[in-house]
Amino acid sequence: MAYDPSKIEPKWQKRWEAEKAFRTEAKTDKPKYYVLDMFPYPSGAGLHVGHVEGYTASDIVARYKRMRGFEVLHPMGWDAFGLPAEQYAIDTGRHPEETTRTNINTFRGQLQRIGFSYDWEREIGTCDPPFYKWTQWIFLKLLEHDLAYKTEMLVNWCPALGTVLANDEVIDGKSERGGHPVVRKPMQQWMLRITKYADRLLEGLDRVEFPESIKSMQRDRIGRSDGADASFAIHGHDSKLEIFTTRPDTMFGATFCVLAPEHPLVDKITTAEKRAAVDAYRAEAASKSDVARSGPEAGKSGVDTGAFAMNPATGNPIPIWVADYVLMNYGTGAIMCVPGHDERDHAFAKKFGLPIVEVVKGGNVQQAAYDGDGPHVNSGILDGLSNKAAIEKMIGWLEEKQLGKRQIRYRMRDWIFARQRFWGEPIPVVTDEEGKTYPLPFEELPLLLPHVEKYEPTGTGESPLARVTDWVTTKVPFTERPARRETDTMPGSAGSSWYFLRFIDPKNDRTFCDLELAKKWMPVDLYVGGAEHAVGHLIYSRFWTKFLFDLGLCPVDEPYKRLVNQGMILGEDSRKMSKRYGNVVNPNDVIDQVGADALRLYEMFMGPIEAEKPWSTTSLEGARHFLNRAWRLFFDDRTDVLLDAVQDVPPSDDIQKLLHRTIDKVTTDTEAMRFNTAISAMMVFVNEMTKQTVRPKQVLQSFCLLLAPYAPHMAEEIHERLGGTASLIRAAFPVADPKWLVDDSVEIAVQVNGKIKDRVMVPAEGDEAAVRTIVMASDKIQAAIAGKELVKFLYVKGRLVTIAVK
Ligand code: ANZ
Repeated sequence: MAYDPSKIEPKWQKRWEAEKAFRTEAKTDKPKYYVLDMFPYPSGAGLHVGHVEGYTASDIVARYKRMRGFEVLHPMGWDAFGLPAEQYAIDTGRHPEETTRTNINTFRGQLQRIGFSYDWEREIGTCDPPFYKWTQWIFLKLLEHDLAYKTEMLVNWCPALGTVLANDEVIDGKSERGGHPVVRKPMQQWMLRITKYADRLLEGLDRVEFPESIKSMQRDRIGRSDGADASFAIHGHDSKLEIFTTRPDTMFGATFCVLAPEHPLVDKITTAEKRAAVDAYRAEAASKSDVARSGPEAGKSGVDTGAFAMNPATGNPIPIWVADYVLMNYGTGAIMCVPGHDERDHAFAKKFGLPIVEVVKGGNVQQAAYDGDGPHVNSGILDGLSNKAAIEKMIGWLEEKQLGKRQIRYRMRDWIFARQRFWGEPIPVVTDEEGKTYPLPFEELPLLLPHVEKYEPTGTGESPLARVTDWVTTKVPFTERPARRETDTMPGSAGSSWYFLRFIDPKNDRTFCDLELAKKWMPVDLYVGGAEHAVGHLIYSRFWTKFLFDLGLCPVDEPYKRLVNQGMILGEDSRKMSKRYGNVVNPNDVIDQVGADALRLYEMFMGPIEAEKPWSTTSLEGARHFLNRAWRLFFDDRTDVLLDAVQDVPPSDDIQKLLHRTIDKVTTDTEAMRFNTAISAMMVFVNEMTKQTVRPKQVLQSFCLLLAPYAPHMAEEIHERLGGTASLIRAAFPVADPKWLVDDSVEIAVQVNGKIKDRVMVPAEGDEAAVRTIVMASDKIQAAIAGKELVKFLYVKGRLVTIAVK
């Protein structure tokens, strides 16, 4: 076989590197395009095929945009600090500095082997001191602006990992990594006041092109609720019971109140008679997670305090209970309960025999809570009003009587910004003997992570850094007074919250990113990565960007213009790729087998980029087969010399039509990131050209340009052999001539087992093989035949395709 990627690919990779072909001119007059990958955590397992999927997609766009005359910024780096890296080091018994270096080298080598067009001069790692100097600097700015603070928090403490975990890192009471039990524990923690930005984080979502599913996950996480705070007098006490409700209109139907078990009023108001039962209930609740408390058992347990609150709307006394379905860290930790119209309150009232009163018409509230709209009843001033009008009226009344006020609450909590672990950015503050905290002067950054021999968790909740006595012992800045350094480190998501800015100006030692350069390059035009970062990383980095924008240090307040999530690649058995199932595909093996261009092409041909799809060795071979056929358009398979069929002759009209339709399709599909259908158009082209005994050279050259973003090594090699001198990296992408686009395609119907499932455009003169390629690329047809055996494929020219499956 003449086409030999194992020779061609390394040759071009070396040449690109030697020529610095992907270097970005920071100061350029060309229009800019910033295409960014979510940088990987350099794991010990090396690159996986899921990385390759996203990185190929962004690489095609980067290469395409360069050919379209854009100056493209396409950088790569390493999300190298954090728990996984440290855990890997502990498991292998090697220092994280060493394992991280080794893993980065492996990753870089693998990425280079696939021919990704990164500007490697901009490589950054979050664990490099010149980088984390600025992570620390931004932290100090947050501190200066009162957006960082230290407080006692009930946190998710994982004894086995020896650290606090963020809520995202805890699944069903176990750590996401390793599945270790997680318990709640009060601890002093550094926090970032992200809640201050909640509203802007919501509003900004309206201005970015993210998948709707991601937007709604972010909206859920932020969890804005509009309602009111109201205060209820407590019979026989001076203290008031403050509640938060989204339904102040239902206050006339509030027949009891519930406090969270941790609520400070519980001790004060519980009667002597009820105390033992209340204490027992509180002890039990202490071990339950918020998730368990909000689950299906919510509203099914509780205990009476014996005390009464006065319903401000009706003036009636109503009992105060304690129940764990009310969470202490949301709202005020206390609620008024309206069993007629709230499901959990209804369950609770039924269980404990509390009264249910109807205040909104529309259901049978004795049987089930009715939470729909309807005219209010039994509600004094609200009678006859709809929900919305009644809410407004009630808020007005509460405010007038000074019994409450309009309130907006967010479900989002402040960001716990500390880990009791070694492998992270040191937090650049010190504490004096009185416990007062001082920031380090900016000039002292970076505060280097000290080299230690023992980096394992201490088990006590203290960071391993606490053992490094000579590092910990220091002085209050500008004085001789003794102080201790903060020994907690920043969480893994610190560096990734701003790394996209550093890529713009990676070597600057005066500032984290020159503002003029940031004005040129921000925002990121296209951001590609896995949906697992849908909330955490994306919200955190949007928050930091808004903060830097407010300081006038970043020109935009939304970092990413457009976000695309690549779908998960499953194993050949359609299960998640996992060592456990033995279905993991290693990109290195695939490259050895079929070459990097075939790997790229295959992963893009698997289906829409966002879709989840199983690996298929047969289709992988199909991709390689396509490249072989493309090669044979030019070269003799045995001798590898240019075929006589390739001639310097003007193309016929038919060939012009074929070429320009292919250009048109590949262009629009590449722009829309529909890479699979762009590839099928190239396949049709190759099939048609293969039939030609005379193949006009200029047409083949244009095809080569179309192929360049997808299979860049092969395209360069062919181009060179045809006499091209300059590389294709900045060659102009072909433009379709509209003259050849008219009237050469027809719409046909596609039937599956007698039912029309789709209509597709096919070349009017296309043969069955060409039409079949197009039909099979249709998602609707794929869905209709999925999992079935194809028994017939019939093409009635220009009219219809009939498919039979069983
Ligand atoms: C009375 C009421 C009547 C309520 C009704 C709902 C329906 P979201 O939308 O999630 O913000 N609530 C308030 N604080 C709570 C806490 N700490 N733990 C558990 N539940 C709490 O939910 C707001 C509603 O959830 C509030 O409105 C309150 O119940 C309850 F027909 O007040 B509502």
